Amino acid sequence: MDADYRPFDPNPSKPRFTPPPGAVDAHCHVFGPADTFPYAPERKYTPCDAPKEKLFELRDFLGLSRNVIVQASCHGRDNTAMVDALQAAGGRATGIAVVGPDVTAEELAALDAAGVRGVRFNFVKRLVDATPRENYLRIADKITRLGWHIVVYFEAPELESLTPFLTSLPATLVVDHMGRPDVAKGVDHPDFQRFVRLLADHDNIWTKVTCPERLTVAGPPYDDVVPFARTLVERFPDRVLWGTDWPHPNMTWIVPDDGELIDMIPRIATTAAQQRALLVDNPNRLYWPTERQ
Ligand code: 0GY
Repeated sequence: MDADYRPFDPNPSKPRFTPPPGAVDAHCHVFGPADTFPYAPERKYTPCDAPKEKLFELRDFLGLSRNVIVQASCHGRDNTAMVDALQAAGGRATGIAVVGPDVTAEELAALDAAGVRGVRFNFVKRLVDATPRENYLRIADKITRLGWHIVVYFEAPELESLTPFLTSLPATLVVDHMGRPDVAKGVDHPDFQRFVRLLADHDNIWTKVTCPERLTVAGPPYDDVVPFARTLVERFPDRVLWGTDWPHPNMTWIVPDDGELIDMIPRIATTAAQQRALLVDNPNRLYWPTERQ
């Protein structure tokens, strides 16, 4: 593991908040273990191993029912660790893959059968080399035929230039981590308001109200992030998802307590109806679409 990054907390606190039955952690990862699933040679960081067994233990400990396992950049386009976790989860996990423009219909069908429901387009420069837009369009064309969606990861300053491209994509989009606002600027800043407008103007765009530990300036209990997440939950109650982001790659100054992240939920989704939409109805509609809601 990179020396300046912190490993995940092996002993999170027991949350006081009880998630409703069927609650989904819609953003988490598995890493390695490296001796079975080596990290990608082109990776920009090396995480600590975070195997599926630990993820499933955490799911149960926190009172969650299901996981959406997102392929992270340190595994490149090799989705085998993520797929292995889906297969071990007995229907309790779905996945988001990273693929290239030459991915075949057979490869996509195999991922679909394993429980993959979308692809991730990562625009964060510290994590990945730039991908030509043309490649993303080719991928989008292939995956929409499967009814998959696209998870997009970018940081707030990129939104203005990315908007024409994002809004041209022919699929449901899910924006990671509220578009990564600079919380020191406050919710009224034009950058965050641009993000709010993007969702207001495009009802195919969803977002994850995740990663207070990455966005905070103040530190736990993340008071400075609450207004951002709460704004989105109140304004777009049917298009928000929540997740832990376990095992929290690339954290340098905070080792998040996952129990504390659960206890943040009632501060950002303040009614039982909002909590049910955020944790149960929305993620199940997107990730387990063939089940009756
Ligand atoms: C996250 C966080 C990060 C990393 C990745 O793909 C990745 O490597 O997503 C990050 O460093 O912001 O979980 O989205």
